This record gives sequence, structure tokens and C-alpha cells, in this order.
Amino acid sequence: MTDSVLCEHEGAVATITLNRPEARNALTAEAKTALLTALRQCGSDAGVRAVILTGAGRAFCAGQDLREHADLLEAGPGSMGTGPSDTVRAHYNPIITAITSMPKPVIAAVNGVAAGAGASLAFACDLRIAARGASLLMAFARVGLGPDSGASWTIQRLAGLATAAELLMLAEPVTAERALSLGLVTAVVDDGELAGAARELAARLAAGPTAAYAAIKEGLAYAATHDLADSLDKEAQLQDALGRTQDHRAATVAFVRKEQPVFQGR
Ligand code: T3D
Repeated sequence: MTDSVLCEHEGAVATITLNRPEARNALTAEAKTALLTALRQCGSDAGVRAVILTGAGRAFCAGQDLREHADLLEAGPGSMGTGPSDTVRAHYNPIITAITSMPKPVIAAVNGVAAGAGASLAFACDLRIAARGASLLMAFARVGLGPDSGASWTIQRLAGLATAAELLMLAEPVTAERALSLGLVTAVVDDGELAGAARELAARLAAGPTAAYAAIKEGLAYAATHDLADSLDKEAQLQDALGRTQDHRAATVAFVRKEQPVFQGR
């Protein structure tokens, strides 16, 4: 792991920290590659059952590193074998897919401003806890861009089409409290309590039925783009697989015995 992205493990919880606080954790090519590596490692590590994504210092993530981007624009297409906007396909899309397809819960602990693709990262996570002083800024239009990293898909599903158009076109900061009222974040806590609240939630999820959480993610993503008949069939497939898990059997036996279930994540 590089310094620009840290990954720490505590029990079954992994915390990925974007770590360029001097640049509000803006994403360089190197940081995006490191983030993708960390996400994929967490995804494939059976010992990790919940992931926290957060930022070092005052910001969650300021999105694309505009200094690096300006250099690429200045150098012109082909300067690095790619055009400047190839980063969407090369980096952002795989990062978002790594989060949404990860078979375990991913929590964004939004510790400060989340701007542009930085906000998109948070929206791609399963749950978002924001510090009261945090804000969301759909900054794309401020630099003459449209949404990327899934924001056109996620915002309207979280908060509706009208809100998505407003946030993307006006590109004004959204306070944590407004984000909560819009459904863009799951909870808001006092700034000093964010890390603890995220750890507590992640520990709870890490002690839960991991395969069921993976099925919840898969089922919700499927239903977002399919009709009811297809979604019913998908649910049946997922339930069939879950019915054969050790966690389902153990939890059913525990219920009958009036005991608390202990989930092993299998
Ligand atoms: O091809 C493609 O499609 C590319 C993909 C693009 C996807 C995107 O993410 S587009 C959107 C890019 N992000 C932005 O437009 C946000 C730009 N940043 C800001 O608006 C503000 O910095 C913040 C609202 C995020 C934070 O404001 P504040 O007042 O807390 O901090 P600051 O003073 O503006 O910034 C502190 C430092 O971080 C400063 O550096 P300095 O002057 O101290 O050396 C600033 O330049 C740096 N910084 C902040 N954001 C970025 C950044 N450096 C590079 N890239 C950034 N995005």
C-alpha cells in the first residue's frame, strides 16, 4: 500500500483512508490505482467482513486532482498514451464497480467535504455516515464537466431526479443536515464522534450474516434495472443459495432455541 491510500485492519473491519490531506485527498492516478488495489484486496479477503472508506484531515475527498488533470490537458492527448479523460474508464469506473460489487458492506465515513468524484465515491457505498461539519459538492459543472463515477445513477436513486438535477447543475455545497433530509446520507453525527460511530456500525455489520449482505447488495442492484417478475426470480435464486449457508442454518436453530445467533460469515 502507498502513502496516498492507507488500509488498516481491526478484527474483521478494514478501514481504507484516502491520505493526501494537503490536497483535500484529491485523486491522482497513483492514488486511484492504490484505492482500487485496496478495494479489491478487501473484497477478496474472507477475513474482511465490513469496510470503512474515509479521508485523512479536513476532507473526505475533493475528487479528481485538478493539478494533475491540468498538466494532462496541457500535454494533450497521447502524452501518456491516453487522453486526459481516459481516467474515467481506466480508474473511476473500476473503483465504483469494486465498491458496488464487493460482497460485503462498505460504509463511507464522510469526515469533511466530498466533492466531484469524491462525492460519487461516497454515494457508491452502501451506507454513509457524515460528520455534522461535512458537506457534499457536486463540483463537476464548476469545472465544465458532467457527472462521473456513477453520480448520474446513484444520486437520482437516493434522492430523486429533481434533486439530482439541482445538485449537479447548481453545484452548490449541501450541508450534512440537508444531505440527511434528502436521503443522501444515512446518519449525521458530531464531528468528533464520526470515527467511533463508523467503527461501531462496521463492527456490527462485520459480525453479521456476510453472505446475506452480499445478496442484499446484489438483489438491490439487480432490481434497480429489472422488472418485478425478473426481480422475484432473482430473489429466489439468491434465497436458494443463502438457504444453504451455515449462517442461515445456525441462526434458524438459534431462533428456535431462543438464543442469540452467532454469524460466522459463511
Ligand atoms: O477527465 C475527467 O473526467 C476527470 C474526472 C473528474 C471528476 C471530478 O472529480 S471533477 C471535480 C474535481 N473537484 C473539484 O472541482 C473540487 C475542487 N476543490 C474545491 O472546490 C475545494 O478545494 C474544496 C471545496 C474541495 C475544499 O475547499 P477548502 O476551502 O476546504 O480547501 P482549499 O483551500 O480549496 O484547498 C486546500 C488545498 O487542496 C489547496 O492546495 P494549496 O493551495 O494549499 O496548495 C487546493 O488547491 C487543494 N485541492 C483541493 N481540491 C483539489 C486540490 N488540489 C487538486 N485537486 C483538487 N480537486
